Amino acid sequence: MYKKLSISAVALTIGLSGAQVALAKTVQVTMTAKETTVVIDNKGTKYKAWTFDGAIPGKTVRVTEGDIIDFKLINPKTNKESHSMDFHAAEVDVLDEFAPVKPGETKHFKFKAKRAGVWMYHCGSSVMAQHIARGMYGVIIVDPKEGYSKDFPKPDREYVLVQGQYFPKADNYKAMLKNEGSEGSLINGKMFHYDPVHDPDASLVLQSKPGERVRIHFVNANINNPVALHPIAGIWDRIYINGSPKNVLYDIATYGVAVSEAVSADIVSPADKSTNVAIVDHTMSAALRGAITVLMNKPDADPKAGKAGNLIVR
Ligand SMILES: [Cu+2]
Repeated sequence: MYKKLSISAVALTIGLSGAQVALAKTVQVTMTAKETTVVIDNKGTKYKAWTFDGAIPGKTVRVTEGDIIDFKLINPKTNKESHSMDFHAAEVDVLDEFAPVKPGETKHFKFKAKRAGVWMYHCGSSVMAQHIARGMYGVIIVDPKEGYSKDFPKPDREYVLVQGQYFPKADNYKAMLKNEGSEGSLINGKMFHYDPVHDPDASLVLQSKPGERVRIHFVNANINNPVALHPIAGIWDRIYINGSPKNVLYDIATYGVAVSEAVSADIVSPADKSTNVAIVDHTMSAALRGAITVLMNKPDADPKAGKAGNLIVR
């Protein structure tokens, strides 16, 4: 009897670890630097942006700890500027992998995602302030190889929110360096992107069902200003600093997010009724000029929103 139990226990252990530990793989990621025109608010204002693949933010890269990212940056010869890629998840050589790529050239490099977490990526070409302010940023998520656990529960929904500063005079990088001329806050590339309360032209919101755990992967892509990340009418159940399961804080009203910092912020709405939460940069100059995002918690929430890779609502 004793022997039989032991064998079962061993089998169970092997089975569990086999299911949870992912095998490392190589992930191909290609991006094209696009100097293009984007829409910067809900009423259709155009902006001469510099982007990865034509959108602000660029696509979300998602890999598992231990994976190799095989990255290619294409800078078409029709562009005027050099561009580059700086993945905060990479430990490489700033003068090699992150070096500027001239128009007409392509840069290829690999790195291993050794540390789990959520990380900003951005163009680092000179003048970096301008390349970031014009929109060359995004998020790379490195999921822990152990997967989810009691201390790092699987969220019911996940969203990516990237905040940036809007400088209408995009050519004036000297003003950017003095933090002058910023006329708004961009959330995923638009002012009041998900806030129909403050902007009648807004049509999108974040959604979940009452009682669900929603994980916001937030990146501060401002060039100068920290962010005071706060859910109005809610409390962050957990904050994972840098998105890492190892760095957890509980029961937080406002979390200060440094420039270039990434954080995963969990919120669990009351299960017994529909509610709305406004996720804001509590810094008023940012909130009231665009950095407000409405999260609606309602029984008929879109079953696809915030699920299966739909992390950026566009
Ligand atoms: Cu650039």
